[in-house]
Amino acid sequence: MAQDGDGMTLATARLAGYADRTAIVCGAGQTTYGQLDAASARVAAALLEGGADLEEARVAVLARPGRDYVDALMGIWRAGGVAVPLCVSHPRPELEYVLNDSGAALVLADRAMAGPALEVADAAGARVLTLASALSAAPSRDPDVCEDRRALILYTSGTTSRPKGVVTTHANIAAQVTSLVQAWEWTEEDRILHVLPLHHIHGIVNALLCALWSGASCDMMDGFGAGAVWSRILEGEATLFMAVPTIYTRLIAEWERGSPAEQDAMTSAARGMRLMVSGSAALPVSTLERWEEITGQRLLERYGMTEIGMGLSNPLHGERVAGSVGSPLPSVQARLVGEDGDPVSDGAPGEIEVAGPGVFREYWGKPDATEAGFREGWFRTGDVAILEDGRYRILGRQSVDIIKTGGYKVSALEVESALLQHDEISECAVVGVADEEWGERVAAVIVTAAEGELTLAALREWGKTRLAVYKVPSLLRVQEGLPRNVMGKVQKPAVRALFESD
Ligand code: MCA
Ligand code: AMP
Repeated sequence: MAQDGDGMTLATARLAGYADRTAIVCGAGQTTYGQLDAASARVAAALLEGGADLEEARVAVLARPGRDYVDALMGIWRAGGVAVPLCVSHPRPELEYVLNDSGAALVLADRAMAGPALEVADAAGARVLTLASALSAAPSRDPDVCEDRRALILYTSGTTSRPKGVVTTHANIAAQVTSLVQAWEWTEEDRILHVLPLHHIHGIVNALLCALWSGASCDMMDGFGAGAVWSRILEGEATLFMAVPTIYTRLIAEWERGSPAEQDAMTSAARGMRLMVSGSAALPVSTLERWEEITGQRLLERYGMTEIGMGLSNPLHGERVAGSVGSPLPSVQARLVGEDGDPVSDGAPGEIEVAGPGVFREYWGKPDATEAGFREGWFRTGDVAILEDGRYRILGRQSVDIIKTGGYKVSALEVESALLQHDEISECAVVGVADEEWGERVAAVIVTAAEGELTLAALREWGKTRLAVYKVPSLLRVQEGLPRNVMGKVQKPAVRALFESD
């Protein structure tokens, strides 16, 4: 089998090797690795249109979880393109931004998303190719795609207003995947229950690509529903589950609604699984403990970031310490530094910096941001942690303008600039407010321009047409002015305090 560093990519090197094994389970349908290999060859041929190599042309993917999505991703990689996965639930302005910023001239869409794809492609001057049509192409010769070519662009929010495209190469992805496959001991016998969105690393790399790399099966559900997930766990075939803390909170609530007999059945099915992982946001100790009580599973918490893949993890074997994200994963180097960039002394808090083959290549089209993201070859995460007995504990983020809600990263600045486009809003400040269910909620204080009464419901309805639903404030205060210091600068801690005192 191909290993990291042998110059082959996931799509070309591995799919063929597992031939008759089941790769994707989706609803009642199953797809073998051989079928995936054959289908992605057709998609690649359709994309190449007789040419030799896409040469890193960006191709967007708008497809619901399932086989079409995987055919599209593998087909793009085989043809030498760069995949740009889009979120199926985003409103048009978000999708248009990604198409325009990435310069994707083509959107590969499944049947369900063909309509929205046409609308957004039209506005962004791109074309749409449906998977059904791509799959009817006769296979042609794949180009040789060396591993240091660009493979993927994922959009993530940061300290700038609009999201940036994080570019990873085939080698970066192979390193991210092999690190997890080794640490969490993935094998062909694994079957992951996949409930995560497919436009972020957690769902793409940790769940889908680790499964495909290992010859395991990936059972793809069309979005998360607590009842549906428990039903699948009860079927007893899944060995692995990965989710954000909000999902575990929802699963606990669903378990608690069950009758004693139903609870027993859920408990014993979950107990039989090999591994359950939590990440993308801090796992509350109360959630870890309650989940362990009801399932016997001690969640493995790990820490990652779109720019680095997964960096730190509690151990598969050995003690998983509550409130800790463990130690560096294979091939990852991590250190804590002070504001001057020097490593901090033992036990002192510092910013996590990460280096290694999984670290991304660049922000798409933003050389200055890429340069600013690194210090002497180390990527600056902006997360602050301390090291205790060789394990990292995350203390928070350097920027108050980054919010994590339901596992999604949101830029307060992006939400503020969207809100200022509302006719009735003259000033606003957006913060993250701690919340049991979502980790943090997006909260806005606004100053209205006119007499009008802007309600939360009206603001949300307006916001959802412009922003991803998780970016739209779910807490609102209307005030006559914002808390500012003597220099006139908005005081975000004071804004947050307004909600905390509510
Ligand atoms: C949705 N709603 C929210 C939020 N999201 N309200 C407050 N805060 C939010 N964040 C509201 C909607 O507006 C709607 O209400 C209702 O909740 C249901 O919306 P829906 O979209 O159906 O939400 P859901 O399906 O219940 O979503 C919850 C979820 C989802 C399953 C937890 O947020 C999710 O899949 N999160 C995972 C994100 C993820 O994969 N992150 C990884 C990023 P109404 O109708 O009243 O408006 S990668 C990363 O972080 C790094 C690399 C790492 O370490 O992994
Ligand atoms: P993203 O930009 O969506 O990739 O989100 C990455 C960010 O999620 C990190 O910079 C952290 O702030 C946060 N994160 C990921 N995993 C954890 C974790 N286990 N505990 C706390 N924060 C986390």
